[in-house]
Amino acid sequence: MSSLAVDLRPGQPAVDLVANGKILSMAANRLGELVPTDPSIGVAAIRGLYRENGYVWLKRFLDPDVVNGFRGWVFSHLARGGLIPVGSDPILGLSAGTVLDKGQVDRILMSLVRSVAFEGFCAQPRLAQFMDEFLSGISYLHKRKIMRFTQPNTTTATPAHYDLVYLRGGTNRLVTAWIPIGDTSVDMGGLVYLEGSHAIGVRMEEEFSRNSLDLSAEERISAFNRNMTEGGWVSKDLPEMAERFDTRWLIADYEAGDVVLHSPYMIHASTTNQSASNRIRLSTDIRYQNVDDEIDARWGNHWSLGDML
Ligand SMILES: O=C(O)CCC(=O)C(=O)O
Repeated sequence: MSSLAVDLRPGQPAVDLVANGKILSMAANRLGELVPTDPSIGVAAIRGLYRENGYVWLKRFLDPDVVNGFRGWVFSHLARGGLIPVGSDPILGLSAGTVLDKGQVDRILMSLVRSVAFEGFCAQPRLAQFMDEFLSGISYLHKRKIMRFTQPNTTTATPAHYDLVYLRGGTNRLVTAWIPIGDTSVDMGGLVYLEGSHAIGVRMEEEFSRNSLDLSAEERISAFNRNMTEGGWVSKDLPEMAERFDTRWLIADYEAGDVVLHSPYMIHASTTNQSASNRIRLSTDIRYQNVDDEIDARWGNHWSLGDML
């Protein structure tokens, strides 16, 4: 019996996952489950899994109460933009389902990613100490830290991509931490990973480099140069990608406290939020590296909407 809200047994789907208008069919054998890791196995074993699989899903790595408390804090601020129903508990992060004052919500989001509270959330001692160990030195957290919310019943979905495309101006020894801020069942559209794609990402990047030899240094590192698709994505068609690379999308029911680390070459995406309980998906994605490796200076500022990175 699958532990997921989406039952992977053919013919018995609880919900079809959708991204960019395409259905990720349960029946096509192109879906699998992300494999969880108990953080207590130790950093060397975690590093080994990360190298082998391109990701490691650390279960309950952070204190769930801290994560849920932060969820409540974020939504208590976004409430001013009409995101959650008046009088509802911000920790639930229910969707008001009304038309948002987008300008106001965007302004609040930009304040939140500049807040001391968010800095503190990302610099929790457990995470900071672990990243030092994981990166075998002093870890550096890129200042450009992204926080995303996705309302149910919208078509918002992150197209398939790998992160190095956006961070080519420094080392490739980067590690992304994707942190669900609150329980994120699979129907809420958390991250999905293309199994084994860290090897595919390496090949794609080599090809992009070869094709970019005649570009200026600035253009070469741009995610939006002439060799890239619009937005730097690999594709918006997730089912086609699984077919093309003869692999599967790995999906998961994430819980508050989980942290997923992924390689800068690992292809990932998200599906749309179809939460039956009307919950907003909230997450952050932040990037670490060893401070002694070359740092992409373009990421040295806070995230701004439309900063073209
Ligand atoms: O949360 C998302 O939808 C995208 C996150 C992402 O692309 C990342 O963690 O690198």
